[in-house]
Amino acid sequence: MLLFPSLFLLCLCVATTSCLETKIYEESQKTCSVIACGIPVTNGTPGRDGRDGPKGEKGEPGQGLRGLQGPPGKMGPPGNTGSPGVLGPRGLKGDRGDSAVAEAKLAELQREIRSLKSELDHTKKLLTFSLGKKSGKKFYVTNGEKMPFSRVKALCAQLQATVATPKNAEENKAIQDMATGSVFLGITDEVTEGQFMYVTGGRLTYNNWKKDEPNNHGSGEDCVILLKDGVWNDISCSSSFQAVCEFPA
Ligand code: FUC
Ligand code: CA
Repeated sequence: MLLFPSLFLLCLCVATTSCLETKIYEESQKTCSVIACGIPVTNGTPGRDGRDGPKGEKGEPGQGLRGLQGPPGKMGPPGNTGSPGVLGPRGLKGDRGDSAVAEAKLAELQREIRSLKSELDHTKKLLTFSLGKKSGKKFYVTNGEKMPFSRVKALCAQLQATVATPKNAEENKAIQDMATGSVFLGITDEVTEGQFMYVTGGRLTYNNWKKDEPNNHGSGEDCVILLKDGVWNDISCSSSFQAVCEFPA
């Protein structure tokens, strides 16, 4: 021991210092240092928190007070219509009608109808006579106005008539005689280009085309006019020509 007095002194000094430090540390750790082979050792810092444990069991329901009742909800949709009610009681018998008054009214109406029929007959005779109507022949009417083909069709339909359509040379002449200029005929190839048809339906059974017509000139010509000299030319339906309507024979 005396051989190494300085080593002994060093050990003693280190041990004392270590004890001082240990004392301070003991305040928090409550452990004491260990001196092994004269070298002082202290505990390490605490480890990290462990992982979460398993979920606990569900707790008992709480003892809090129940809330107040809320306001009433919105009104629901209306229900289905119910079945009809039972028949009501039969009403009282009505007053006796005055059949004599009703019969007199009926007789008066019948007299008026007879009179109107006779007046209409007379008016028709005057009209057909003034239009030169011959029995068994169609007759034609015109207001002399020029208009596009669609308006001619509408005008004749209003009169419960059709657009003038000659089906033979005699009818062609009758229409020609009504004309002040060119007249639209009830014939078009609007459905199939080059295939002229009667607007009332069916293929042509008679024609009086001018030489080199129909020629579907320019941007297209689907309507037909009767020229002043009685021959036909295909022409644009939107051009305006005289309206002549036809009534059956
Ligand atoms: C001829 C006719 C046309 C048009 C034009 C001005 O070509 O075929 O339809 O009237 O003349
Ligand atoms: Ca033409």
